[in-house]
Amino acid sequence: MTDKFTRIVYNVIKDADIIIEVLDARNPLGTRSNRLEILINQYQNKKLVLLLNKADLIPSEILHQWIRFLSKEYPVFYTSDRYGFQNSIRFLKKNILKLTKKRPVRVCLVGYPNVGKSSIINALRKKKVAPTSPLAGFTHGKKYIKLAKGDIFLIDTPGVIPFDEESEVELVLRGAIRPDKIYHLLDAVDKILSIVSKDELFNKYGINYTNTNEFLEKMAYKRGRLGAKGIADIKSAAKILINDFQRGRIKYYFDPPK
Ligand SMILES: Nc1nc2c(ncn2[C@@H]2O[C@H](COP(=O)(O)OP(=O)(O)OP(=O)(O)O)[C@@H](O)[C@H]2O)c(=O)[nH]1
Ligand SMILES: [Mg+2]
Repeated sequence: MTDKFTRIVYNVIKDADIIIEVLDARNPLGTRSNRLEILINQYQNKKLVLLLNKADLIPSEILHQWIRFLSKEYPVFYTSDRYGFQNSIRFLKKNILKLTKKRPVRVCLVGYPNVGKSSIINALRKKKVAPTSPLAGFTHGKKYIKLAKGDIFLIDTPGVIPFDEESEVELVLRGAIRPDKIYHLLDAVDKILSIVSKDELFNKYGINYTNTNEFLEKMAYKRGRLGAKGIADIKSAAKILINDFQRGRIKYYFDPPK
């Protein structure tokens, strides 16, 4: 079995004792990988941990509801590169050491594109105890970053879970397609408008609306995206919204299931 998932993800997790699945705190279930979790559960000696990143983008009571909900299945931690990153990183390291007695414990990060894996690895690397270097005794020429005085070895390349068989709209939501490459722009806008509250859109753009077309027309006029004869350029307006959404400029989040 050498599909994309197996090649990329399995290669990273096979040497790890603890796998950190990085999730977007705004949409934890949408960024969870069932396939990854099934794979890890096949190994008795590998443990999965969930890490809600971008915690700054959701209200803290929602964050804590998600933690409570997800903790029923796996240990859950959170991070944010916007505030107190080093504190949450320290907390994470301390708790990783509590999950197993094995020393050094080998840890890797896995997640969908754009959830913040590289940011987390960079934050960990800043406080590195030893420079990144290949360690003798481990196969595959992987590089490890030594943490917690050498008690933790972090595999320095994250496993990027490839998207497969997903609709374009899903990919847009996850920031995996740039606005210029989107074919079904209006479907993407419909979806975004169904996720983001009207209050948020009013605060951000000063626009009230009852349907997608009205929203886009108002956006086009406000931003001067007008075509021939002053007709609203709906597509151009759609790209503004999608771009802002993908860059985290529009607040949205999913509530945990009751
Ligand atoms: N607001 C906020 N943005 C974050 C946070 N962490 C990462 N980001 C942003 O999210 C984007 C993606 O971060 P990366 O670290 O590149 O994500 P990645 O998972 O390595 O992405 P790939 O390499 O594409 O798989 C960047 O623009 C980061 O600045 C966070 O905690 N809060
Ligand atoms: Mg990355």
